[in-house]
Amino acid sequence: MKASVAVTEILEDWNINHVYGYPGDSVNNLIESLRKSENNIDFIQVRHEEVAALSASAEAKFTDNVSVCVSIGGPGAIHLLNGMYDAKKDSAPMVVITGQISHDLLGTDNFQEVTLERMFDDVAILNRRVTSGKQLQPLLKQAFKEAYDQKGVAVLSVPDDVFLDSVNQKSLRSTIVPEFNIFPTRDNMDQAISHLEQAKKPVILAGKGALDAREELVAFADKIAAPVVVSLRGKGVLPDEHRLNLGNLGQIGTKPAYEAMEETDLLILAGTCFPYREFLPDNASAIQIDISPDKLGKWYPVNVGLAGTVKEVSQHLTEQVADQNNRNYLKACQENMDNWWTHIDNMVNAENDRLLGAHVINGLHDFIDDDAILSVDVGNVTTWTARFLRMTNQQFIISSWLATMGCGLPGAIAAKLNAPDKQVVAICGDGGFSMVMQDFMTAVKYQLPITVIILNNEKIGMIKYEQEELGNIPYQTDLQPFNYATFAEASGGRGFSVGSTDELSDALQSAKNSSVPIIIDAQIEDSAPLPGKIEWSQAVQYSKHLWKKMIENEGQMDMPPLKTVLKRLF
Ligand SMILES: Cc1ncc(C[n+]2csc(CCOP(=O)(O)OP(=O)(O)O)c2C)c(N)n1
Ligand SMILES: [Mg+2]
Repeated sequence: MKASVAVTEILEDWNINHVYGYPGDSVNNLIESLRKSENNIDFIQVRHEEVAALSASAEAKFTDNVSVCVSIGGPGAIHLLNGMYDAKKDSAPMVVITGQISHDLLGTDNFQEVTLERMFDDVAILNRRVTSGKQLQPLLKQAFKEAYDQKGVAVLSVPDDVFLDSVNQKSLRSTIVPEFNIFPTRDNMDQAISHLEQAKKPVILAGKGALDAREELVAFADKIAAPVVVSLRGKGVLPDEHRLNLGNLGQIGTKPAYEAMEETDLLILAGTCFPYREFLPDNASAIQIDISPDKLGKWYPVNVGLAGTVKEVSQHLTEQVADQNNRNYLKACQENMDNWWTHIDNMVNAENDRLLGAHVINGLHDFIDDDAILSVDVGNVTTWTARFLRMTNQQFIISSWLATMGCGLPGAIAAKLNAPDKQVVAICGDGGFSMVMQDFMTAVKYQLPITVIILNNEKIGMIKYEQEELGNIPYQTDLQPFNYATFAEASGGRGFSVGSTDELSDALQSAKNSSVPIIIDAQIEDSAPLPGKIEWSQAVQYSKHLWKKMIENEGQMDMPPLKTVLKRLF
């Protein structure tokens, strides 16, 4: 059998149902074998290889299964890089197969020759050039294994002629991925319990690693009387309006989450590597739970590191820790959160001549199914979504550590391919969407009825505010007007331009049972991504100082600070 046929068989062995990619010279022989196996493996032909890699990355994040993308060497491989880094940064298992020029010409600086092993060196956990058909099966198996085991990107670059080599044996085709338990030692658990029992104001910060542990986390938080703050990838771990949830932390977050962190005496990091150190407490003890021991203490100095899943470790802690009788800190945080929701209601109900980002996100509540999948882009749009979207049981996909613009649409494509029966909504900025908009045609081509909401402020808004905050005059942050609704229609989908909440709800109504992809181009007023009624000119810095200033300066927000609530309860 040809080596290219062995490749498709190995993909089938690993239950790969589709491959994202783009054909071209150095993978023509592989593409021919994929054509012949199309009953088992769908080839998703994107319009730009970056979208192939971003979709594959989103698929891996959302399914926890390894995903695959294919491109030619040279320019195609270069286009893949952004999505490969997204997978690396968010620990998503991915296998990439790129072509390469013929093996006997390698090193001669030939047409389209790029030294792929050098280029992929930083992004890949396994990075090999395959020089003979004999190597292909063992190396591809190894690529799958390492992508799974190390939760990263494994890449093989294969000279096109190698795909034609004959391979006889089914060598090293095992698909075994061992499952094993990691659990903290008795000593570590005892230390953690002692910290938990001494704490008066514990706070849990829950991330991606807690997403499968809602029940256990609720029981744990309730037992130790700790409110839960979430990281961006942790959004959805508890429903946003759950009594224990204080919402997101950081620039995108809520005031109660910020204040709970300022006051806490024990921080419990549960399945998160929250990167913004300035939003974490300076003088609190800390416990961290993570399945990867190398993450323990990596971003924040912790007193106890518990290696294990949030699900199991929190369950055991709940069983062993004494009841926390003093629930005043939790009560104060909950009261603070009630005030926050009133403040958010006031914001979305306030009269405004023009549509705002907050209105659009609030308008989605009546539209989004309880089990919908939301793929969110990077920019102010992330802040509007994190802050104003009250999630119940939906799933949330984003580029969290690379934070690349343009992740929204590819994530939605991958989500709909993998969960055709679920509602899939992409929420994008006009900047982010227009980086990958050609691939709206991919959604049309494969009949993926996704809904793309574009928060169109005709700006790369987040950067405009960053420039202003630096004291600079915004430069090159305007985007010229563009009619995305017309673009949707021209691509074979449906498009709606909306400029008011009424128009938005009509468009959402039409989107509800659409059989084609939809774009809702929401023309919003550009406004600062700030909580509360602060004027931008009052802000000193975009992140922590800004929060501090707002919170210390009572009266700028229509809610009292946590300190005032605490004084009453303690
Ligand atoms: C690929 C990439 N380029 C640049 C950036 C830096 N960046 C972060 S947010 C942003 C603006 C996003 O604009 P838009 O998508 O219109 O969203 P808005 O902020 O206006 O809501 C930019 C340029 C990035 N994160 N990714
Ligand atoms: Mg914008």
